[in-house]
Amino acid sequence: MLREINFDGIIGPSHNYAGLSHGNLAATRSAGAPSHPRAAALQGVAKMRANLALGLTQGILLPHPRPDHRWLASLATDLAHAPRYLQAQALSASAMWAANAATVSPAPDTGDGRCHLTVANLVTMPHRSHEWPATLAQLRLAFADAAFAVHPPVPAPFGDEGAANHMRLCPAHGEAGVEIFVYGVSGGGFPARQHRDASLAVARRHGLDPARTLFVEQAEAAIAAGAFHNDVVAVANEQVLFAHEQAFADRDGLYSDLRRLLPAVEIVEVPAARVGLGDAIASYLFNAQLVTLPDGGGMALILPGEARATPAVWEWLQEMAAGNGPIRRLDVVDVRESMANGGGPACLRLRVVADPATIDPRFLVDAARLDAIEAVVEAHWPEAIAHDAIGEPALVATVEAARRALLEALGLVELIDS
Ligand code: SUG
Repeated sequence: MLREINFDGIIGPSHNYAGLSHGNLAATRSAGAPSHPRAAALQGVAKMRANLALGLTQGILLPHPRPDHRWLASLATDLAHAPRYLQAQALSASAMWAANAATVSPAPDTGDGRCHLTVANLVTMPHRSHEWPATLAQLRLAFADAAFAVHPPVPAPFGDEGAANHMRLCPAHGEAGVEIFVYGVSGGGFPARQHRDASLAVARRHGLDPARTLFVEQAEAAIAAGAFHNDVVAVANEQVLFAHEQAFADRDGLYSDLRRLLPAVEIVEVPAARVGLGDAIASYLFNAQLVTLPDGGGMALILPGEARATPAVWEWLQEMAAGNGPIRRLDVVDVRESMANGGGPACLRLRVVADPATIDPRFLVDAARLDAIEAVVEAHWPEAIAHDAIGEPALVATVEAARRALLEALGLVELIDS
């Protein structure tokens, strides 16, 4: 039975605020602040517990080896000799944002009936450009079954940031859908991280039907306002598109294509007059997980606490949930350590539609496995990282030991070097 599974990136022990992502306003604002990796990872585990309580199937992706010694060696340096900015880039825990791990096309959409995953190259930001080898190793392990095809990244310079710039609309998860690839052309001074050619290459690789695949441009104004990924201004689930009025360069063209290809589509649009782009981006209203509850329970929106704390956003949400629309329930989670680096609830997860029986069970979690993860985090994750500690040998030793302890607890030591 095909169902949607959310794979959350476990927040790694080196989580810190180095201000590495130009165009990501929250991360830039947090630059230099002390981080709290233990609290961050516990917030992530609590979010997964809340998903389980809703009856959803939950998976995990693991922190990458940090610092990335192999990447530093490829730059002919090492941690002791690298300049500070390279140390920070090598130590970043950015793989936690699993929505950037890969683009996923579920089996009903693809030419060969397999679920295709293409690992994102993340070439725009140096600290993210070295994530893909470890992501590829994990996805090859988790999705080794013949039901899947796992592809390496598309080559540079065609920037690809994975599922964060990809949406799928369908009558139900297990039925054929319309896949929407959102690319950027210009970002008003900020980089457009998703290139159209990368999206086109992913769609070709996945064997998608061109008649049911859309390539749409992200609004320049949205990127310029801080929406460095489309999932900061839009999210889709089954037949519902939840988007800001100013998310897309050609909003009317997209909506009419969707109505033609999927007559049952329900577009829930937030007008700029009610919630401006600034509030939408600061609160991460759209970086919510929009999920279908089991047993006909309708859809729930899993929002960050910042959405409730932003009056214009919360008012609009409450009106929407009380109305007759498809989204019936609002759930709030606290992921503020990730939010301060520009990563909300939806950034932290990669969605895969598959039969759970075809997935390596070490990548799926229940309450007991979350208890085991929590125990390792409590015992090994640093409580705080001060900005000037990045690159210090004592911190590096703690971070490396912490990851090893987690891999041991989860039976995944084979990933230690990848
Ligand atoms: O790529 N932040 C990430 C946030 C990614 C959010 N993902 C989605 N929207 N799907 C980024 O900008 C900040 C790291 C630092 O500055 O230390 C960072 O990489």
